[in-house]
Amino acid sequence: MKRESVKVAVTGAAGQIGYAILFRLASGEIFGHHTKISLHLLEITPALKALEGVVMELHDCAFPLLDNIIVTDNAETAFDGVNWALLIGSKPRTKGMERGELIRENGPIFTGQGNALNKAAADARVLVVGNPANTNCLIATKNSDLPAERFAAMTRLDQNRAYAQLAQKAGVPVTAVSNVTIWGNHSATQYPDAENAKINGRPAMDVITDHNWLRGEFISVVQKRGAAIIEARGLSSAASAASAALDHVKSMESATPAGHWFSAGVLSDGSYGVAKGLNFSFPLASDGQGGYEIVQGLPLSNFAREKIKLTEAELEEEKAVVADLL
Ligand code: NAX
Repeated sequence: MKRESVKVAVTGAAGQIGYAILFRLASGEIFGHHTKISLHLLEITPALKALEGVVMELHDCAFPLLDNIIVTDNAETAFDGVNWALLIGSKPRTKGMERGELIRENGPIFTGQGNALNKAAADARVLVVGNPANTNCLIATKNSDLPAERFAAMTRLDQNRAYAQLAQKAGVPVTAVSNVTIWGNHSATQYPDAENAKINGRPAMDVITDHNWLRGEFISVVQKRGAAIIEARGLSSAASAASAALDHVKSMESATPAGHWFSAGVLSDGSYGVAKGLNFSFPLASDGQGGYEIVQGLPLSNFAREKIKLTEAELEEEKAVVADLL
């Protein structure tokens, strides 16, 4: 989609991912080198001072396309007239916190932001990054009158991780890999699907003959990659998460070539037998005009179906925890 100007809201803009995403957005890399960009930055009040520092740095880059920057702790102000809302801000999981507790902590953020989007951003496309991303996205979707198709939860980082693992194993550049799907939840139950993946246009299962690796280590490395990064870096993935969010935006802004797809968590319509009404990561094809379709007809083995059932069950549990917010 070609635009003269674009307004992008980023929540949690003073956080790690915020710091990695804002400069790339402002550079013109995502929406094109002829599209002016306004950044609408939302933070909680105590983080506004830190955000001012980030804004100083944005100014200091003298980006030719950076038109305007709004800094606010008010969601409606942040979302006013935006084309994209990247919902990154949320509370991190603290030591010893159960997943259910995190869901209860962060859920209310997304009721408020869903409502605010409703009032302020009739044309917005929304990507939820803040964890637990699928269930937060479901909450935002259900608390907004915007069409449900406008909302997606980010599983693109998982997809990119899967691409990288397959490329390394096959000894090919990452550009040789295609058609990987992330099914389900952005969590350790997700199912990265190599059975439908291709390498240089051939089935990945023909190119990588170590099927034990494809059905074992490959899946668990992708599922646990976030934890491995925290273990190594002492902080969660940030630059790669920002990069994946931008990949998602780019995928939505252009039509997906026939026979290809990308993954994101969207409201299930019952495709592939997944319960309707869950936010579930599926293979998607974008029309480049802000709409998408769930790609149909991918063959699923019994192994794949079992994995999909597991991640579906986890999403059902998460949904039950926030039933009162939906
Ligand atoms: P940080 O803790 O560095 O930053 C989060 C920022 O959000 C903070 O500046 C905080 O003040 C702000 N915030 C909190 N509540 C807010 C609210 N109600 N409105 C606006 N801002 C608010 O975390 P960061 O590393 O940037 O990660 C952000 C989120 O992304 C976390 O929930 C994280 O778990 C999630 N991630 C999701 C990924 C995905 O693939 N879906 C991968 C990366 C990342 O782990």
